[in-house]
Amino acid sequence: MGGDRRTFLKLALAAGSLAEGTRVAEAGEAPVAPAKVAWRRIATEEAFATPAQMEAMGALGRSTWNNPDLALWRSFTGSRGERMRLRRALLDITDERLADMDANGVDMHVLSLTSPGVQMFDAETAVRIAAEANDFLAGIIERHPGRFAGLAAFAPQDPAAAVREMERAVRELKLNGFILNSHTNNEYLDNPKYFPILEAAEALDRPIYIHPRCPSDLLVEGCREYGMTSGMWGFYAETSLHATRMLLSGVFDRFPRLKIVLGHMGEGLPYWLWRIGNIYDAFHPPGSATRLRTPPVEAFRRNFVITTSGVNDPDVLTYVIAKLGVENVMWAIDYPYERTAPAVRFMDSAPIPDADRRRIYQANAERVFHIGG
Ligand code: 1WB
Ligand code: MN
Repeated sequence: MGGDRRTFLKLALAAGSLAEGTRVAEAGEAPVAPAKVAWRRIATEEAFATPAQMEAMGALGRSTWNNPDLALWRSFTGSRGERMRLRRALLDITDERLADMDANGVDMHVLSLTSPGVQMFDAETAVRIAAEANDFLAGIIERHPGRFAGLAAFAPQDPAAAVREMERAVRELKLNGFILNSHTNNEYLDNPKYFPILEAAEALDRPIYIHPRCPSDLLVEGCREYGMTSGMWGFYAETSLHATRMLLSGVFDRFPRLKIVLGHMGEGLPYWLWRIGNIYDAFHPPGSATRLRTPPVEAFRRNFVITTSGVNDPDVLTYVIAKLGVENVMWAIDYPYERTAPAVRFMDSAPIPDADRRRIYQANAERVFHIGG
C-alpha cells in the first residue's frame, strides 16, 4: 500500500501533474479505496449517542443553565444542516456508519457515548442512562462481530454505583474500557471521592479514556469569546488540566497500573512534558520529601496512551512517537465530528515503517482495550 502510493507520487511528479510538495491528502473527502493491507484499521475514539441521552440533554438545554456543553448540544436540535447530520450520525450505528467504515477500509470502531456522556445529569438519571447505553453497546458488538468494541459509560456522580457498573460492564458485558468526559460538576479524578473508580479500573485492567468536554467553571470564563469553548481550544485546555492534576496529585503512586487514554495526540501534554519535568524537579528535587515516587513525566510515560483523534498532522505524529514510544500511540478518527477519509489517508501515508503503522492501527488498540483476546 505504502509502496503503491509512493510509486504513484513519483509517477505523478515525473509527469508534471503534481507540483512538488503538493499533498495528495488534500484531494478532498472522497472515500479511500480500501486497499488490502496487512493490518486491521481500528479507530479508537468514535462517538455515538442514545435517544435517552439526547432526550435528557435536550431537557437540560431548555433550562436556564448557562453552560458551554449545553450550548453545543442545543445546536444538535437546531435545523442547520451540519448539526442535523451530526445528530443523525451519532444515533446511527448500522447504516451510514458501517457504510462509511466499509467505504474507507475501517475495520472497527471503538465506540463511546458522546461528550459529555451522562456527566451533567442528576445521579439517578446518570446511572440509568449509562447502564442503558452499555447494554446497547454490548448488543451492537454481539450483532456485528469484529466491527465494534465499546467503552462503558458510568456515573461519577455516584461513585459506588459507578464501580458496580464498571464491574458489570467488563465482567458481564465484556466491554473494553471506560469513557469519562473530563470534569464532573467541576471536579476531577484527583479528588479522593473518585478513588474507588480509579481502583476499579485498575483492578479490572481496563483503561479510562478521558475525553474532552467544554471547560469547567474553573476555566471557562477565558474561553467564552471567539468560539474557544470546544475543539478550538477549550477541549484540550480542560482535558490537559484534568490529566495534569492527576499527574501532580500522586494518583499514579496510589494506582500504579491505572491506564489513562487521551485523544487529540495527548491534548498538548507531550509537547509540555520536558518543561513539566524540569519545573517539577526544581520544586521537588530528587530526595525531597514532597517528591512523588512516580514523578509526572514518568507517570505520563508509564500510565498514559494517546490517540491521533482529530489531528492528522504527520509532524505531530513523528514527535509523539519519539517522545512516548510507538507502543503508546493509537489511531482514531473522532467520527462523526471528523471525516473518515482524511484520517485514513493520514495514517496510510504517515512517514513511518509499516511495522509501526500496524502497531498504531491495530496492535496497540488490541492490547490496551483487550480486543480479540
Ligand atoms: C466532539 C466534538 C464532541 C464536538 C462534541 O460533543 C462536540 C468530539 C458535543 O470531538 O468528540 C464538536 O462540536 O466539534
Ligand atoms: Mn471525540
